[in-house]
Amino acid sequence: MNRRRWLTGAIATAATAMLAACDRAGTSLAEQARRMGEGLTRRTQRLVIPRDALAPTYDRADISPDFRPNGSVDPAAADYKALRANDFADYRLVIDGLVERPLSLSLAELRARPARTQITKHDCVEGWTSIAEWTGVRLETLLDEAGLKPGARYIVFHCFDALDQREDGERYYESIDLVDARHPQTILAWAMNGETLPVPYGAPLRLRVERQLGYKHAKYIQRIEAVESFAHIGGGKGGYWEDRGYEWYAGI
Ligand SMILES: Nc1nc2c(c(=O)[nH]1)N[C@H]1C(S)=C(S)[C@@H](COP(=O)(O)O)O[C@H]1N2
Ligand SMILES: [Mo]
Repeated sequence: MNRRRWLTGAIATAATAMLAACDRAGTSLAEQARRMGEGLTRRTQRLVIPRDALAPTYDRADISPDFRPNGSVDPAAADYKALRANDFADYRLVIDGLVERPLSLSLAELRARPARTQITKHDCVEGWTSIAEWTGVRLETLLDEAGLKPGARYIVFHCFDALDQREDGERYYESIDLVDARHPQTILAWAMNGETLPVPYGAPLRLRVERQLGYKHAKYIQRIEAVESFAHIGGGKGGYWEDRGYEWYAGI
């Protein structure tokens, strides 16, 4: 069968299945259409673009002079403020969960590891984009140091910030699978445009996962956990916004 006819068939089958599923759940027509669009985007993307393909990169001249900060821009949590007051000298990135050797790394230790620099476009689900240069350590480097146990399937990022700025508020979190975790462009960035990562953009450490939308790029990372499933974390959908209806796989 030629590829195009096969794809068309696959899309029609997926659409029918999703409409039937939505029908059973008794959701509105608009909601059905939205879910169908998201589902199709993800499915067709997985069929046609290899997951390990690189995201486009840009030149210094393309860097946005006014990169937009979004979501949390100044976390109010007491533990975060204490670390920030001391320029994050006492910050430790914890990597634990399903790993052989849990890690606790200072910023100096993170900066001492091989760094990767990339100029990429950030795509927010709200419809805006900005370009910046990011420098950091590849997530894969740290996962290999910690040694993933065989059961590990997802990497979860626990963040310092609660969007409602309450001390007991639900803190931001995100998760990705091992394909994205090991992708060469997936880095924990400690610098932006050649300078120490500023607070509005996620200081001291933020994720760049360039094949996915903005909300997957966890800022203010406190802890990284390897898990077999994220069903027991937060609302169980794999991320702060996923728990509120966004897609878990937000490919662009
Ligand atoms: N910890 C945390 N990470 C976050 C967010 C947030 O509110 N808190 N917002 C997300 C969203 S929706 C986007 S678009 C990007 C914004 O990154 P920027 O502030 O560097 O533009 O961060 C993502 N990561
Ligand atoms: Mo976003």
